Amino acid sequence: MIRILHTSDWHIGRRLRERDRSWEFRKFFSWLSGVIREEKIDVLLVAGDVFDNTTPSVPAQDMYYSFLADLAESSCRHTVIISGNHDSPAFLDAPSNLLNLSDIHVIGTARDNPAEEVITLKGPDGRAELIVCAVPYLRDKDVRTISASDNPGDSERELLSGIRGHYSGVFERAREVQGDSDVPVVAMGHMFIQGGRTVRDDGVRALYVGTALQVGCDVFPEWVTYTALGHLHSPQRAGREDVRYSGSPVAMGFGEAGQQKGVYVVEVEGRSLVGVREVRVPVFQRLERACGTMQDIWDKINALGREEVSVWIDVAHTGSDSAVGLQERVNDLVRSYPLLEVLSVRDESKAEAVSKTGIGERELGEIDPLVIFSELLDSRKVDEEKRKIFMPMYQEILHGIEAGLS
Ligand SMILES: [Mn+2]
Repeated sequence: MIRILHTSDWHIGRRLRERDRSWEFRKFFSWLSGVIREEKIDVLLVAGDVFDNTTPSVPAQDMYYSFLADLAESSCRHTVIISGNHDSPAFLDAPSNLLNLSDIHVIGTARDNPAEEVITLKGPDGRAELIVCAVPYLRDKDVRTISASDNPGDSERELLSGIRGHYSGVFERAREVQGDSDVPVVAMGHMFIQGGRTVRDDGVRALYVGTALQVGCDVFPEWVTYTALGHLHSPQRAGREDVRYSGSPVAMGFGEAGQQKGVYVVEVEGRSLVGVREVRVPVFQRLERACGTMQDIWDKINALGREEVSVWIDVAHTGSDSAVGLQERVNDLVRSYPLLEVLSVRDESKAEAVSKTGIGERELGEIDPLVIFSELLDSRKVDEEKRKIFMPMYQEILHGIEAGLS
């Protein structure tokens, strides 16, 4: 029996409304180390978005390497890490030769030859015990050759078939390695699988959301014992029991306030999946929203204050009542509750131009360009036919910008 721990989307270094959250990340890693020991985990899989950005700060890197060093003294014999869309593939790859010495395998950059993304992990007796298809987040340039076509639909299709082609190359190799043996194959990926669930303000960059740029879960063959995915921040099955997103361990934004976070413990025996269990991550910093009329906001803040626990609050006035002096009045109220901290206050009932999407006065980094673009099309009354042309074109541009940035 092999015990695998599946986690993803750590986003180390993530800030919330410019607030430092390293304390939460440190708590998470010490909790995770405990779980790895208690559950006697053999293999740790990290399915991308290790860091929140491509140039992690020194404290963020420190946390990452300290955690990996800590693993060396645990039951965990192997670790496999892939890059996500937030990571710099080259940054993750840089220490990989050194990390390999401690049985930590990193695939940051997609390999030209997909077979090189197949990693065979060996047990204490030197025999293969697990085959891991470690496919990082696939960027345009990784899977697609420059197309002469001007039709945006064509380029989407090419990207999709490029992703499928890459995966099938990986699985072909894994099948070869497995041969007639009983050694299980598990897969990893960082992508949006058709039908996946997201919530607004959960920190998932929605480049692929709502378009054909979602891969069907049939990209993972039935003979693969388990697939550990990253990218979506809510823990969920991706169409099948054995294909899952572990979600982010820490709530990324107020949209996830109160949402339960977890990691999966996956038990595998030979080629079969024995079971998958979710282990819930404690909430280290509670997030809450206070919205509605002035009265609703008051009641909520008072109720939270009486609980006498530390809460970060996002205040949004959405009522039709007057919100005169909102900021000052909220500040005055919160002063009597030292454990409450208000991270932002805004009057959404006034911000008519953007209120429909609830964008309000949010930070630039939290605003989804696709939502803004779709708003623009709404305001220009662009019909459905034209939207079908404009949306993919706009996404193509966004995707190009993102590829260029990372
Ligand atoms: Mn992510």
